[in-house]
Amino acid sequence: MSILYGAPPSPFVRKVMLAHAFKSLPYQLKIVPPGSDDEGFKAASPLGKIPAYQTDKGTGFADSSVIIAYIEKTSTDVALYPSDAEDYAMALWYEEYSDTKMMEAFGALYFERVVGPKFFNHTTDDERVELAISKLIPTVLDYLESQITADEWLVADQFSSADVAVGAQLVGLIHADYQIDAQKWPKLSAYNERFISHELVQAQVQTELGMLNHS
Ligand SMILES: N[C@@H](CCC(=O)N[C@@H](CS)C(=O)NCC(=O)O)C(=O)O
Repeated sequence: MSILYGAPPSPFVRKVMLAHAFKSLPYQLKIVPPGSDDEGFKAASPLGKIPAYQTDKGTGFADSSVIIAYIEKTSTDVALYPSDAEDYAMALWYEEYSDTKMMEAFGALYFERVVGPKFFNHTTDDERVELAISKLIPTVLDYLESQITADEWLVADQFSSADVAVGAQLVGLIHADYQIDAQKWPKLSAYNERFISHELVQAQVQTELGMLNHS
């Protein structure tokens, strides 16, 4: 069976776990932090970042986008990439936006409120929280609000890797105790509700809450 290395509170690990869940693909989760000395992890992730992956044939590599691209090739029953070229490009773009800009903005709040205090004995920096809430996060929410045109999903109204990536970041807001204001961002707020209430996402959230509460 394939091995996924990482820890679910990481949005990149969450993204990969959700992609497996939506595709109904089994895997073994091996919990490791970034920079772990685990030999299998080090071989798969020379940069020391999570997530990393070892396929059931023994090939090892890292990066959430690479892992999802790999599983898309091995399991085609539930396609996560749109077949149309324009839609495919947009799905890749939203994934890139999620991994960079959303990570920067949401990660700032998530670090200050959750990861820092829980894992690094770090006192919350209120100025950084204020910056995230007043500037970084609204910039992202404004952009996403402007992009949501369909009733359901981000690209061509078909569930795709874009939703997995953007949704994985939105889940982090639950842990960081941040509510999207439905008055300011009505389309995104409805999208968020749609994603979060999916039973597979709920299962992921419960797993993470269990892990965060026992760490
Ligand atoms: N582009 C990578 C980013 C992975 C990443 O930055 N993971 C963080 C944890 S959320 C990490 O391992 N950071 C440790 C480091 O940068 O050394 C992906 O999509 O998997």
